[in-house]
Amino acid sequence: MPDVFRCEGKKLAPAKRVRLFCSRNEAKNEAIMSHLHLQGIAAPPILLTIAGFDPSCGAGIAADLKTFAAHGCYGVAAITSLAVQNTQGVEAVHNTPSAELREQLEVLARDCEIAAVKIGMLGNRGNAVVVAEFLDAHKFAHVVHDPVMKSSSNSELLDSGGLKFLSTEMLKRSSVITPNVSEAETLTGMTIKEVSDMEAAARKIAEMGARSVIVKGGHMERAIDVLFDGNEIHQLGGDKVKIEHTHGTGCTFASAVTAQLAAGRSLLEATTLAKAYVMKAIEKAYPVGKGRLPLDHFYRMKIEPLARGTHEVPQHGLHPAAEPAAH
Ligand code: PXL
Repeated sequence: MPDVFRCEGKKLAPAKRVRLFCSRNEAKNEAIMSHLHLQGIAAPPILLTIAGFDPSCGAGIAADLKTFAAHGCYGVAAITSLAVQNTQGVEAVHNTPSAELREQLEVLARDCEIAAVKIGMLGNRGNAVVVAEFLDAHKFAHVVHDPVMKSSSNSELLDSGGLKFLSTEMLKRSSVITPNVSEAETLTGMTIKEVSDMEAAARKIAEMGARSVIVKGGHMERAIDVLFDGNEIHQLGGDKVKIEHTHGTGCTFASAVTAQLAAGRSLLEATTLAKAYVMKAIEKAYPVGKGRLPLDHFYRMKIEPLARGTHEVPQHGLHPAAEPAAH
């Protein structure tokens, strides 16, 4: 169906033709899917990320999709913004026109059974409004919102109208919101110095409408995260890892929470597992680029160097190096 693609911004065929093509193919797809089911091949949970694109792929949509894949999920994505950036910082931000963001969301929702949604950078108020309307129309089981305001290199990733809309309208639409200390300060107007301040901020964000809140303390002296589930406060401890030299930790954490919730875990379990995953991915961050290091989302899949004597597969008997030494 190459004639439905867009080329240099020009529509080559109206969206109606895509829909016609899809409905013709639905029957065929159903037959293929039932064949796959018979073979025991089930669809993995499908997770949607609504976030910005970082071309260096350390943060934003790329980090989210890598995290979903590392958790055995299938990720789909709607781009709110193109952040022109590399590992050294953001040079420009081009927000997606709101009507185009709406189209991206609708085309996905028409096609896939979305198990959970992760929201990251929204860019501006217009895009935040589109996302709020989308959430209202679909009622997803889990909505994890990482309220991205600035990049690690301090560039603005949300305009002031978007920030206002986030506190008045977006908090109540998410199942869990994951601000870092500085975002929690902006949302609440509080100054956060201690873990007790993080707890007070988490409670205040819940009063402002959020169902549950995780205030991330990665930049604090003690790397403690605070989870308020609407009833109880939990403190999640962890070794201090060098987060200052990395980028995309917030995106990765929220995406890992999303994947764990979609797998049916409780919020406390999901948060604990996501924290452990992010800490290890930070520890294994790659030396890519000249700036902040991207995390290794796939550290669990690393192929270890082969043990001595197993580097060749002999046809008969053991490789000579693996033979017990003759004394
Ligand atoms: O880490 C915050 C963040 C989120 N989303 C996008 C980003 C960044 C930081 O650079 O570029 C797209």
